[in-house]
Amino acid sequence: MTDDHPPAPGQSSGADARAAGPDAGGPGPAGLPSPDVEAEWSRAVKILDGATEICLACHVRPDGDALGSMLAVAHALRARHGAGPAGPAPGDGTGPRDGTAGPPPAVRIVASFGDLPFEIPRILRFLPGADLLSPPDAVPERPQVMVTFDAASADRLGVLETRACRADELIVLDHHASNTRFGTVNLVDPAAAATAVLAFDLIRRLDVEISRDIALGLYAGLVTDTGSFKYSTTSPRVHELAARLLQTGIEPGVVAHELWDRSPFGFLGVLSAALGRAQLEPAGAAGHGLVWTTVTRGDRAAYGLPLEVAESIIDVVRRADEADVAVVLKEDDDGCWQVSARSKGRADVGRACVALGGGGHALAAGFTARGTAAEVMTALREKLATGPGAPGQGVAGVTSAPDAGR
Ligand SMILES: [Mn+2]
Repeated sequence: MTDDHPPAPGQSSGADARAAGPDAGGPGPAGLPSPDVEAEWSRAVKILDGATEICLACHVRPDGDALGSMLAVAHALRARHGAGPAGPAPGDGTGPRDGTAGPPPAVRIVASFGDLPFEIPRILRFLPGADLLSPPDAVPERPQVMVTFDAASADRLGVLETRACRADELIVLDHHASNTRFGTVNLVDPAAAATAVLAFDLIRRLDVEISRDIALGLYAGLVTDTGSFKYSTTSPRVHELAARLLQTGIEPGVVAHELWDRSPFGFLGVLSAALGRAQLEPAGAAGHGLVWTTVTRGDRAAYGLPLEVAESIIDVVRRADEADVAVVLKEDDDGCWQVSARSKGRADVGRACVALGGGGHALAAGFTARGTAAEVMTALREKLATGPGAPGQGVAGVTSAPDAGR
């Protein structure tokens, strides 16, 4: 559930998907896509239909939206093209759904993300389609067609960045306001609550029926990025899409349990250490209040836990009423800080994080930094101090945003 940024810019876990501006470019809530947007969708479908090999990639250290959206599209492409996961040669028995003309011939589909070591985050292992995933080295050096999911910029693809840049066609599916539009086709809609919403639109345009496997991936993306329908991006369309997905028979309770209601016992110790260090700075963030803490390598090492265990801690820290902005500095195994920031609506943490090389939304963003925690906070405090508006003003384009979430 996080949309953090790894090596470079990025948003932090959980951060992203929320708060987008009302304008945006895709088929908006009103359902009146502009001709340009429709043309981009058509190009995407045409490219996918003309491909003999399609590579899918989501951002590093994937969250539910990144991996769920990618797996949903992988399932859909397999259904449409009749190709198996990475490798299986075309025509291996699962051909087009009907023997008639329609669907294009089988294609090779490779789905991956650029983490080394390549490891599926523990909390996402319940998603169907692990068999569709391959380590990044299985992705061709120069892909014919590549589709990226939930990545605001090419560097968010980790070791797959170079391959993405070399792809003949690069289709970017994303909803981050900070998206750099690094594709040859950019399906970017900052108004979308999750990349899963765009993935659903793509699957619909591919004319593939929403199976349970597809629905589970999309639903995981939707609940991850809306914080279980709590964040301000939770529009009528989000609930309509959720309803559509639940109609396939997937169980929302199972998804919620897997994503949020379980942790190894050691998480309690890591959480305790992080909360014990939390600092409240009432004058921080231009007077809106700042609360922050760290999750160190040492905290995790004491329990042998990976970085991902720290992702949900921001959701506890930001409960502090006295602070509009919450920040958690998570130290990765290399000693680098993966910083997650959330705003309740007064401060624009997206702007601050972008200024520090990261990305995200006004209410949820992140960046990566080296140095001591004190140094990182000094830099961040400075960016937040010059944030928009005086107390009471709020972030432009954000209506009463209750949360920020990833
Ligand atoms: Mn997302």
